[in-house]
Amino acid sequence: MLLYLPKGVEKAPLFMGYNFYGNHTVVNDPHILISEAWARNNDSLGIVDNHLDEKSRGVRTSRWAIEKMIDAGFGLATIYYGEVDPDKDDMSDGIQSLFYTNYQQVPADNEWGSIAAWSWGLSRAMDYLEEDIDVDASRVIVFGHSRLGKTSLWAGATDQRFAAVISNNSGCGGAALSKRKFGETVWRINTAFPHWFCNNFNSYNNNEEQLPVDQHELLALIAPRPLYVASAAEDEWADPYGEFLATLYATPVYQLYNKRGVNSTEMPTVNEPIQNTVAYHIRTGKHDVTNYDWDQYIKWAKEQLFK
Ligand code: GTR
Repeated sequence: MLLYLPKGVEKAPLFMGYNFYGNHTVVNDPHILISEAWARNNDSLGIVDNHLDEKSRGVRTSRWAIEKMIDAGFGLATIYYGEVDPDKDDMSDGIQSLFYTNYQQVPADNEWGSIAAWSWGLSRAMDYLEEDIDVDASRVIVFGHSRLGKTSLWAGATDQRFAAVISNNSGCGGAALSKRKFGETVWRINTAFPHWFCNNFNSYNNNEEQLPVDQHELLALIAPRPLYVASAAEDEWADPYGEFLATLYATPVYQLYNKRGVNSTEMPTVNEPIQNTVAYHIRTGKHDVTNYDWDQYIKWAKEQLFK
């Protein structure tokens, strides 16, 4: 885990989320260790070769507005997701294998895939943060982009210690409604990424009508804690309208707690966020995490967690 804390804040609230390419890619800081897991998953030789690996230092800084977080009094905790489970269709090299019983070699059909494994890892990170006296563990906002946004939603639903949840462009299996079958479908995601969900999810390939739940119910499980869902206008694959509708349909559950959700039935205009306990925005641009996204998340997190 890489942890940045703001100076002069006794116990810092935090954004916490996984990164795709290694801790050393999120900030251009020569002190960040290049992890062995990163080398194993990204280099053919699987050994840390400082000369080669130095080239990737700082290559993802555009996705992590750390200066903005620090200026706003927030810290950042981030972990390379491959530390917990490499993102491959292989159930022997991730955390799952340590839980197998008897001669088990793969998870049972109703047991966890990679997304649930990554979420589990976030909860273990939270176990640590609760022990860190420099951190305000009651104000940890779990964040994730794309497959890691699916992961942050599941972490938020399964672990109430996360004070707030952010899904950035999470799409199918994240914030987007599966039954709309728009952009990435259940069949498509289960075929391209067979290791992400439990095997039972395959029963709904080209059979979304039979799903007993849809993703707005996942969002509702996070209530009454603050939830932010964000889409991008050029990210049709993630179905922005389906992501918006899920926040709308999760809203009645927030209302049971007297919390404000998304109050308009119409898709908001681009770059005009709705920020209540449930927040939503669609920004211009493509599938990514931008400074615009972080400006919104920071403003909203301050309002929600410090009002
Ligand atoms: C895509 C996948 C999406 C999303 C994305 C990502 O290939 O179809 O569901 O998860 O990857 O995580 O970058």
